[in-house]
Amino acid sequence: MAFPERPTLTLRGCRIYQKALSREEQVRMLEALRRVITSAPFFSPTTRFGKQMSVKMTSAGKYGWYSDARGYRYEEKHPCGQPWPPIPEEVLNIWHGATGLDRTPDCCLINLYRDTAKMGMHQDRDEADFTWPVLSISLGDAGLFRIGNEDRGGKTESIWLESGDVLVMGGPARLLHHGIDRIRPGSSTLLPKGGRINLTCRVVD
Ligand code: MD3
Ligand code: FE
Repeated sequence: MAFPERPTLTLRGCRIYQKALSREEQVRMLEALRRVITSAPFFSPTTRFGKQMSVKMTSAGKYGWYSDARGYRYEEKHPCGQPWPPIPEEVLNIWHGATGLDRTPDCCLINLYRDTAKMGMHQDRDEADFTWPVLSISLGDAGLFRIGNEDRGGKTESIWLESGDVLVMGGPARLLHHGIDRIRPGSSTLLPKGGRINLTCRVVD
């Protein structure tokens, strides 16, 4: 796939490539993800405060993102005890095309949002080196993405992310607070049971 040279939109340094994936590419990516999810099923992490997250998660790659009473961290194994499956080639192609990097990501976090699932405002700071960008791919129902500032609070901006949209957060955008306020159920026919899947690729080490 030839990745577009310029983003369709830039929001606070976050490069947004709207509809970068065709429907066929989205279907192929979903098929690859099905194989990942078969060997590493979704689970609901709990926060350090013991509250279950509304987003279901799993990962592919060397590391998977994990959270429980001990806090947020990367783990080399799924909670079932098996290593995470490899990151699908379809995802790696987008990573290399969009970031221009030779380095491969260590983690592809797969977030599943159904119905009223949401993700509160947070920073991604469980990685060792924030000079590496983060890449996000949206599939299925639209999600209302909110981006703020490096410090908590202050003015924010929102945009609906739709199926096939790709985001690259690099440079100063890397440490901005961000979250998903809600999804719009029924806005896409990509996922047979509805909902939204977001893939987030990161360099961890
Ligand atoms: C902006 N996921 O898993 S992806 C996450 O749609 C996460 O599931 C959201 O935030 C989701 O941590 C948003 C877009 C995203 C990811 C990382 C960022 C935006 C970002 C890092 C810095 C700034
Ligand atoms: Fe995040």
